[in-house]
Parts: sequence; structure tokens; C-alpha cells
Amino acid sequence: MGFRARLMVVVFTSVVTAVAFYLIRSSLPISPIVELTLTVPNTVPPSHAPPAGMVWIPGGEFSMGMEDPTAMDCGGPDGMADARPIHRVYIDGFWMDRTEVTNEEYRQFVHATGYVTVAERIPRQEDFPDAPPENLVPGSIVFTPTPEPVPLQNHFLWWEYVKGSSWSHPTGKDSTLEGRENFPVVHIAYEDAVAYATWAGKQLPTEAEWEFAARGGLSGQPYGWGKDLKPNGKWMANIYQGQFPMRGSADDGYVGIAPVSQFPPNPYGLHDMAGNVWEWCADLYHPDYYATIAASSAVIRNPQGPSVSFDPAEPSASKRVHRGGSFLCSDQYCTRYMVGSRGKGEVSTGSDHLGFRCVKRLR
Ligand SMILES: [Ca+2]
Repeated sequence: MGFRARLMVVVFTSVVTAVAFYLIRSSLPISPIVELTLTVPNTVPPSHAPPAGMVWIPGGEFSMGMEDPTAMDCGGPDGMADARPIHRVYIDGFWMDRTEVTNEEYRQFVHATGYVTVAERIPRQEDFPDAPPENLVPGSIVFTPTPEPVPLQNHFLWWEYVKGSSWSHPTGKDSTLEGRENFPVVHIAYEDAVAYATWAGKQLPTEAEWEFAARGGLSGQPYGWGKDLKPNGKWMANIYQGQFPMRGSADDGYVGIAPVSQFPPNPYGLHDMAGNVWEWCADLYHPDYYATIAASSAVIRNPQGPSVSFDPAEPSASKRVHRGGSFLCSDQYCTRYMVGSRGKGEVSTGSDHLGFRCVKRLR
């Protein structure tokens, strides 16, 4: 083959290669960048019907965590560095409660067992050595709207320890659950949630299970339902509207807590995975956990959280993960209804915007 012939073959081959590459690229449904973040669900269904009130979450491989939201529309002021790096995680499939555990469900547990929640117990002086004895009375923390705008750096301005408040007296000793049977149970400390789950033959979700479930099969989206906070102008979760922390405006239908299932479910059939009340997860909280595990493996299987908790804002407190945000979250202050974001709380502290839901594993 002469030089000219070899050149023609090279040109022809290059043209064929370029055309083939173009045809292959143009037939791909997504860009390679998006492809890297796809959720790959398990395809084997469970062998038996779902337990009452639960849905099957297939598990599989997904990208956990989120980008810095501060540059996004409605992303809020917090960069949420603890939700990075985004990393690949594999989890086994499991069942999950469709809704947060309700007051009526928790009442059945207390009726059957006589369980007394942390908020109903007399605080011990040895646990609170600096507290005056007269303050060692049962109670919990209740959101108290301010009469006027306040700086958002001091959350003590809108949280009040209310004596006598508990899961069955959500705003104080004179309040009751009448008409609130289908609301999420609140004023639940971590051990109160574990006690219920154990009684029900269930568990609390790991943080990875919770996020996989909340994403509903989507990937790389800021919200469990997609890219927009309000698709077609419609609120998708019970969060906060108005000047925080003054009394809200209820554009989404609710100034405060809402009954469960008032907003559309995600593709897995789960309600209220964003907003309404925060939900306990089983994992201890550490802001560097993602960075630690992402450095060790390409895909982390069934992560269980760090072995010790740490929050630089309260170094001596033992904290576990909260997820989902609450009716008090908005882009003025806290956008942790965004699906990849993380929250945390001291394990003995409940409040009137913190509840939980359970999972049930096959193994
Ligand atoms: Ca609301």
C-alpha cells in the first residue's frame, strides 16, 4: 500500500470512528457526568407482602450527599459542608414506614408497655449539675414564635423549655392529643424512638437507608421530588413561610405541624420525607464522616455511621443524625429539607418538631 492509499485508509477510518462516536453519544439518554450519579436499584423484589403501613425500598447503589446549595435558587445561607464529598453507597433493600410514627401509634405502644419517655422523667441533678433544683422538672422544648424579627444566630430566642410538655402534652401540661391523633408523635428522645421500634419489631433507619429512600430513585436532585422547590407553583412539603421565627404564613396550608400524608408521596410511596418533623436516624453524627469513608473505598456497603459522635458546636454532647427538616425550615435559616442534607441532635433532647419513622430489614 502506497503512502496515498494508507492516508486514505486513515482518513476513512477516522471518519467512520467520528461518525460512530457521534451516533453512540447522541443515542445516550444522559450525559456522562449525570451517568456517574445514577441510582442503580436492586431488582429482586421481596418474597412476601409488605408489613402493614410499610413500603419496599429496593436498595442498591446511589450517590449520597449534596453539592453546596448556597448558589442554588432557594438554597439558603448554609453551605452544609458535612454533606460532602458526594460518595457512592450500596445498601440492601428494606421496608420503611410510609409515614412518620403518629401519636395514635405511639399511644398504642405506651398503653401496651407502660413506657415513660425521657421528657416525662424527672431530670437527675447529676446529669445537670449546674441546674437549680427547682428547674429539675419534667418537660421538653417547644417552638415559641417571637413577636418581632430577631437575629437568627441565637436559637434560644425561639426555643423554650416548657414544663410538663411531652409526647402526650405537645405544647405544655394543659395541651392534649385530641384532634392530633394522626399527627407525627413529637418530643421523642433517641431512646424513646428505639424503644418504640423494638416493641414494633422494627429498627431505626441508618442515615444511608434514609437518604436512599428519600431520593425515591432520583439522583443528583436537590429535592426528593426533583430540581424545583415548588414544581408548577405547588408546595411539596410542610415547611416554613413568612418571617422566621415569627408566626408563619401557612402558604403551604400549615402554620405549624401537619397531620401525616398531607403532601404527595415520593415514587417509593413515602410521605413527608421532607419537612413536617425531623426524623431520628440510627447513626451517630460526625461532620467528617463522609470524608472519612469516601477515602476508604469506591463504594461503601451498608454504612452504619461513625463509632463516636462529634459536633464542633457542642463538643461534649453525644449526637445522632436527624434527617428531613421540619415545618420550621426555610431558605431564610435552614434548608435541610433538601434531600442530601444532614441534621443532628443531642440524644436525650426531644422537641415539638422532632419525630421518627421505622424500617424493617430482611436480614
Ligand atoms: Ca408550613
